[in-house]
Amino acid sequence: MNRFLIISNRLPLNINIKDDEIEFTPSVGGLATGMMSVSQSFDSLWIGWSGIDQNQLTAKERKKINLELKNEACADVNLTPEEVELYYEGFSNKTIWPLFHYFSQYVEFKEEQWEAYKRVNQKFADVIAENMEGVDKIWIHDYHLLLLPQLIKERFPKVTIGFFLHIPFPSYELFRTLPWRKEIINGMLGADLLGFHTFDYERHFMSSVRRLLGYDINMNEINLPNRIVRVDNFPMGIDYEKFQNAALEAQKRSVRDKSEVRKELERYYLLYPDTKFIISIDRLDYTKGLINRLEAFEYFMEKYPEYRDKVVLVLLAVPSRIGVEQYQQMKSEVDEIVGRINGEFSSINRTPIWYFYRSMPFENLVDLYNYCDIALVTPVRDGMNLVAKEYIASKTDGRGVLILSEMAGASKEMSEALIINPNDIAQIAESIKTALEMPLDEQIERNTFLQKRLKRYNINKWALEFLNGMEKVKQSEQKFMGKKLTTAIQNKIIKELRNADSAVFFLDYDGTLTGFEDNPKHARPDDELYELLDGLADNPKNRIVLISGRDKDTFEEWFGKKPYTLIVEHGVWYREKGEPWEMIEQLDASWKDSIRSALEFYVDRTPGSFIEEKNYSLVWHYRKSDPELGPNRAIELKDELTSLVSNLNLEILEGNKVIEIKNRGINKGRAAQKLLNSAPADKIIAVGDDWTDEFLFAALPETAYTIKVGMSKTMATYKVENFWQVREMLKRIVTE
Ligand code: GDG
Repeated sequence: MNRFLIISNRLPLNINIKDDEIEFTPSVGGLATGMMSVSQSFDSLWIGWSGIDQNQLTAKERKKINLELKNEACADVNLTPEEVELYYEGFSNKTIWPLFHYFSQYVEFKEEQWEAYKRVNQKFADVIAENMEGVDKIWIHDYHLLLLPQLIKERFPKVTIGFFLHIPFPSYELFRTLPWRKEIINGMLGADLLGFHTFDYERHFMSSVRRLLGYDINMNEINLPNRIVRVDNFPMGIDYEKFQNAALEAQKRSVRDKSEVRKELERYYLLYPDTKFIISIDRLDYTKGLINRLEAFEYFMEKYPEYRDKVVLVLLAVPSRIGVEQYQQMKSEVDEIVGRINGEFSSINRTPIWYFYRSMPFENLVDLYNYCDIALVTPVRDGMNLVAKEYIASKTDGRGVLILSEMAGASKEMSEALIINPNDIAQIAESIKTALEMPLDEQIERNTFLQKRLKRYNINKWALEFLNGMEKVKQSEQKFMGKKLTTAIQNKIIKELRNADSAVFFLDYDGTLTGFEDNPKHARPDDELYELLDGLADNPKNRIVLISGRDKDTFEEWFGKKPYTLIVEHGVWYREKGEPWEMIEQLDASWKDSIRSALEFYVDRTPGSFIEEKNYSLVWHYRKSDPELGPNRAIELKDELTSLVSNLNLEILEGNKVIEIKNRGINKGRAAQKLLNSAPADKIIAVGDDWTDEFLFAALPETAYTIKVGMSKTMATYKVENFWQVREMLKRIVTE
């Protein structure tokens, strides 16, 4: 049976060694909590760092730990203290984490940390390689392992790789500041499926891919030279039932069995029944907006003195990344503000902030969620934020108000919450007041919607959708593999050609026989190509037809003296070897003036773009313009031209970074057909790369060998990855 691997920086459990006793506890954090339920439902192995350095253990301890890890379906990637410092605390948490959360003032660019990051990603790849037996899918998580997809793809090209980023992907303007931006993007593109929490993160990623690497993007697919990467958003859910049931259980417990936290909350309620509780739970992290939250609470207390003795903020800050300086600084800052507020607003019996700097067991967490009247979730940036979702899931009677930052991914799906801008202290304070005064009916109404959604799109659904996504990618890859022009098929073609009396080769030029240049004039044929085509033409049985969208003057210059048939401007002109050019059909070009002025307007507004003038068509090229502006202007231009072209009996052809306007009904297919009618051939081979070649593929008889260069959808029977492979094939035909 097929197994699948889950890979993340940390394993979902913590190991503590105290007085010779080894203790295993579940990890805290969104990823661990979420993926735990998933790993238990599949035959999987979880690979990650256990949190301790195995080199410091005795042989006995090592054995015990690894056995326990094995029982839990986990395998350890051992990290040395130096690696923890440079890769984990360093590059992961001092470069990627602040950069991706828009805290550019905290970002460090240190070569030493980057080197360690590369080394540790490689280390993960090595442990994965040891555990590949029976594995067909690998799901990699998060920002610590951005290089890993590529490392695995290179070693195991057949395995399907999914990658999910749990934090935001920043806008290109920020991402571009990273000295190793290309390496990071290429690392991620090793995956077959890339997942983000929201569409915005996906959009930012696509923009970086386009700008840094110039790959073509089709909706949510990136066309790499040899494969397609799918990108999608999968907003992560929670184990809804787990929270809901735990909350129901907690309410049913007898006084003796209740948690200390709950007892304390209830005791307080008996003493002061008019008290309202606000809950705040996060890892102590500068992205979570704790300072803003406290300042807003202080502002609220100042502005609304009538609430002073009636509200308690339960602040649970879970220690996190204590080795990183900013986290230590922030701890002191939080301590100070809490002290200030409590100092100012406490009375003899009442303290407005109950502050806990520690983690709590799950049951206590649920008690807090369930009991508190308001949840205050105000991150300044947050990939998703599961606390907001867990709070709503722990409500058993529909009471409770969620105040949620618009900067958290969760806000995209939780519009019934009170949505705030975390930098607007006054707005947060007003929301606290609104929440305190919100009628019960309204609370229930809002929470019913929220709960319904959370229940439906829960953690299992999230994981299944991602896994299905991986399965789909795999199927489409197999489809491609089915069409791949294998050596066996090439052998068959060569054999058939040998036995045939005549053969015709329809060969497109740009992208098929040669690569693209910013300026099309620079894409001249090289000596190797001439040699190859001459070699083909030397065989008297072969007829070489170069069939292109190029203008006739350029082809005349490049191939005028060659023994090939030339068809240019997508089938307007035709030239038999040694003969003058002829028009395949009589056409009119008087429309060009009116279209040219429309195109000139676009050239003015799109730096780097230009017009190419052919005899019977006009082409707007935007390969050299800004990679995002160009395609957007192309959409605008097509839109603008639509009504104009139908009146003039023209059509718009969209090629590779070009928009071409020409007379309707003229295409490569029609030209090829005419040629075949007057001179049929035993064997037909047609090769092309863009959709203008699809007319050619469609027009040829079924017995023809039609070959598409590239990965996108096609009518052709076979596919090759790039023009180098076309040349390889032609070389074999010539020599064999
Ligand atoms: C990252 C992204 C994204 C917290 N304190 C305790 C405790 N927790 C649990 C919560 C929750 C999890 O930790 C925190 O998850 P978040 O999503 O809020 O935040 P991050 O840890 O920053 O997670 C985030 C997430 O990944 C998932 O993709 O949502 O945006 O930053 O599950 O319940 N659990 C226990 N005791 C605690 O004291 N037991």
